[in-house]
Amino acid sequence: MQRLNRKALQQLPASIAQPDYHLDASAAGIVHLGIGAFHRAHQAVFTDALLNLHGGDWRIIGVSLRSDTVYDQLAAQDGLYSVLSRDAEQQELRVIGSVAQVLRAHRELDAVIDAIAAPAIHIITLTITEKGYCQTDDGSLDLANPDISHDLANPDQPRTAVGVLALGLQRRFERGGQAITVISCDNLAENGRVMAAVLRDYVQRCFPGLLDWLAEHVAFPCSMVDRIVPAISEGQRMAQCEQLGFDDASAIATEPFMQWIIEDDFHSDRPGWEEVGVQMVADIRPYERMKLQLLNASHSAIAYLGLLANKETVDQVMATPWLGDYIARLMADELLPALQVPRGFDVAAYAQQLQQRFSNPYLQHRCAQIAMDGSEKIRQRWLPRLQTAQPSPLLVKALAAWCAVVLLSGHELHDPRADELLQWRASDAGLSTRVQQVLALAGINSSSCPGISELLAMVMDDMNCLAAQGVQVMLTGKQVRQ
Ligand code: CS2
Repeated sequence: MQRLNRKALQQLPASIAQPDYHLDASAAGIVHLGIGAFHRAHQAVFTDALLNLHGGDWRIIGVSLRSDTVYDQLAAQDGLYSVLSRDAEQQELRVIGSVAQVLRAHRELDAVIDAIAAPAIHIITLTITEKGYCQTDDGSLDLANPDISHDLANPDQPRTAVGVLALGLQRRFERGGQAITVISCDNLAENGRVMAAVLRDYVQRCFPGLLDWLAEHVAFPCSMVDRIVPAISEGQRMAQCEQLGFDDASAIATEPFMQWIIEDDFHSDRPGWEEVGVQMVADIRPYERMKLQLLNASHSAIAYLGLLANKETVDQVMATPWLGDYIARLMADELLPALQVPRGFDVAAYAQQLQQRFSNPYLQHRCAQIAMDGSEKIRQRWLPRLQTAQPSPLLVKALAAWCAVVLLSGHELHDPRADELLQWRASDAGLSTRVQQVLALAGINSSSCPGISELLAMVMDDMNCLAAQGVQVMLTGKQVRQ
């Protein structure tokens, strides 16, 4: 099968949408750090839709910070890739043309720094995952992080997104200092403010002469992003290539739903993304909390309980009545009542829609993928609810499931704190001590959680039940007939 590329566009079946703009006529105006599948299915798709409307110099220079994969996939395809969005009601396959180029920071750092400094670039977007922000529990730069220590010692050869961004902005300042906007697109509360704070800490140490310019000329709006974009399986990819008639190494399979809400705080020109459905709001916090503490909170619960129940994917969890019921109750009884929702927002309908999205059988979203980086995700998703005065017996069961996956199972752990978590898995200290240590790695401790002793006791009860009688009894309280 021939590779998808510019030449292939002329031969695509008419049913497959493709860029309606001249790829060469639209220059790049955005640099994106962390070009994974999520970016390609979300911000790049919104921007592609805008270019389809009326062109404009808003194509994207995508940057990988460590890996060659996306470069290898897209360089051979002139930056083109296909996105299949599908659920029970609809499906659409389209080829996206908004990514102009991919650069690899670990190989061509100077080109990345030049791109950030270029006056034609007005926007930097980020999908660097929670751990990419390198913050401590109090939101300052984590000086104990080995990659941050590396970058602080070698600010001209940075490895982290924070270090790359700082070096790029320093060069931009030296080259005239045109204002720019950095938009965070990761699942953490007040993501823009977190980035602004860690970057300021970093710059203070490496480029103190940049501080005033940074404060005045660089905006860091927060944004809430939503689209479920699982890692594609080889089987799904092959089926998508068949439909396309070309080999797409960078194929993406996702859902029709997509949402992007950005805090309206720009210091630079920007694309008119509102024309393609992006919302600009004055206060992002209610949207952000709703997304993190409802969608992502239940997603993580699904992941750990699903792993323990031997369910491969999210839709399998949702289709298992005792698990699906638990998720519905978790949302309705504990997560929803704790939320302050955006005014006029029908949150019950949102929760209903979430359950449908999770049940989408075409996504094949693996529990193991969502289970990654628990120590970072749990503090964003579950901790706020655990900090309220209300007890959270259902959410505690999910917490017990995470502790069980970490301490009592043989599951592989992908987590920035994996070394410490595995050390506690192997330790012969008492279970309660180990649970306490594991919770602390997710930011759950006596200073963040006033009710920590009761919480710990509840987690222990659930874990004991789980170990003795299994996950179904732990969740439902009912004996299971074999
Ligand atoms: C998921 C998210 O992997 C995960 O942790 O919860 O990536 C989720 O699919 C997106 O935030 C949906 O917008």
